[in-house]
Amino acid sequence: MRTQVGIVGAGPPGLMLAHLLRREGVDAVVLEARDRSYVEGRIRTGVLEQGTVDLLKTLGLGERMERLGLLHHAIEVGYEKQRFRIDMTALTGKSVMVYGQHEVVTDLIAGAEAAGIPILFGVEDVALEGIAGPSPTIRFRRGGVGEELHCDYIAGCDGFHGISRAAVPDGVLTTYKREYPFSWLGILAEAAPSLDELLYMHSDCGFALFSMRSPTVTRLYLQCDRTENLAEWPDERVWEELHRRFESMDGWMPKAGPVLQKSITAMRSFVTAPMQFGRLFLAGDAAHIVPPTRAKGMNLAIADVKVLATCLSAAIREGKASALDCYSEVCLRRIWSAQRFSWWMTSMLHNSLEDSAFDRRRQIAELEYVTHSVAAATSLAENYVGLPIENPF
Ligand code: RFL
Ligand code: PHB
Repeated sequence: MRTQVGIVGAGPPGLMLAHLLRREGVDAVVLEARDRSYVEGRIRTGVLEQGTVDLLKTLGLGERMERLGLLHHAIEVGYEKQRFRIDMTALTGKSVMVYGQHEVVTDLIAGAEAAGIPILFGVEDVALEGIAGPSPTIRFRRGGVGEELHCDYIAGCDGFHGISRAAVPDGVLTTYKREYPFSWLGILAEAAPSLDELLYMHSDCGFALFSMRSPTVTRLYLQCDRTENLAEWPDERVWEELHRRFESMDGWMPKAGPVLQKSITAMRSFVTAPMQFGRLFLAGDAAHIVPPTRAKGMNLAIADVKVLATCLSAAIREGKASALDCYSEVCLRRIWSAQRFSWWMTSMLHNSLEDSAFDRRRQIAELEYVTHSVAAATSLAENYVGLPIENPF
């Protein structure tokens, strides 16, 4: 088999890249290790920045999102049993859309099917060869049979644990990382959201986040210890802890309901640089991870491939191979900006055993500042809604 761009991974960036390339007249084939129903059912993040929303609409893939997504103009930030509203639209003119990542993936797959973009699900033993040279190849097995995909370029969109980053020879990439001593336990509950906006709550017992997926489904997270596992968190303990952390002077509480899904996600910051080796380009979680405190992971991944599609198209259609040289640099500027913001939100809102009484007072002072100063709230809001995606040329 032959294609111009071989894409490893059918997550949001892999699928979006295939669509963007198709629009430019460039052929791509997407290889995915899991089956379609698994990928479409994988529950993760749910906040889309305006740049991501606009891109989906431009590609003609925004119909379901516009119908089912929930447009949010503000968030709430809480501490010491009080909640404060930060009106992002008043401060920045922009908004965000609450729409599950798995819904985005479902829409991208349906769109690919309609457009005839090939996605091969359930491939095994994927390996990259010849990435330093002019004709890289992806080897894989499908239905037990070995196959080869010959490409001009390869996009590694296979997440943090994928094979693409590992295919780069030792010593080429520099990695920057920070592990946090806590994780997030997330639940989906069958309960009508009892607040119109997302609430980021600091409390002495740890951070909690109130979010939603639809008029009947609430999404909730709570900070737990990095060493804890799901067996230690029966539903009753989750609700008890959520109610403790969200306790507010006005008596507000998230409405409880049957737990539909429960998972734990480790919190880490991770960047690899450069995001390129030879004809292999890394995008999304394969190249960087942000802690979920400001749901930036998927948006950053989409921003990467918007830049990559422009660069690949210039290289393939106009013969300007040098167009690809700026990919890494352009993306890393945005990634570091998002890393700074996600780290800042994380350290303002979470408790750590290493924190002293001084750290706690500093956190409260920071929370007072962002909820009472227009300048500080504007800085939070402009980062929250997402900075513009840079045009590489
Ligand atoms: P993904 O979504 O992990 O997709 C990678 C895809 O590649 C496939 N794959 C392979 N395919 C072929 N061959 C191989 N050898 C392959 N190895 C892997 C995988 O099956 C998968 O389909 O990464 P991608 O595409 O870069 O997308 C980025 C976003 O998914 C990611 O940034 C966010 O979902 C991160 N994230 C969260 N971000 C938030 O902002 N808020 C959250 O609440 C949040 N929750 C999460 C998350 C990531 C999680 N992971 C990766 C463990 C919860 C989880 C569980
Ligand atoms: C979510 O709804 O999954 C979500 C919302 C906001 C975040 C992280 C996750 O900061």
